[in-house]
Amino acid sequence: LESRALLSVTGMTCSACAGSVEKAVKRLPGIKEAVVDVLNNRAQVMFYPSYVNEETIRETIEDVGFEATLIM
Ligand code: 9UX
Repeated sequence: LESRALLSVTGMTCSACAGSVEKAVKRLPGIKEAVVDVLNNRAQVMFYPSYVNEETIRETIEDVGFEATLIM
């Protein structure tokens, strides 16, 4: 069964930023879907918790160069 993570992502100023965040998250193992909303500074990720967790997702977004906080 999958889990859902909602993160606040700040520092994205264009849709290409959102695209790079989505691409990086989707490269992780155990990701079902990642949707990044640049206008609302949100990332929603569906993932399989046997393979990946919220903190790994958050750190991956930070590695791309944006500040990420887990909302829920
Ligand atoms: Mo374009 Mo978004 O260089 O940071 S990808 S502004």
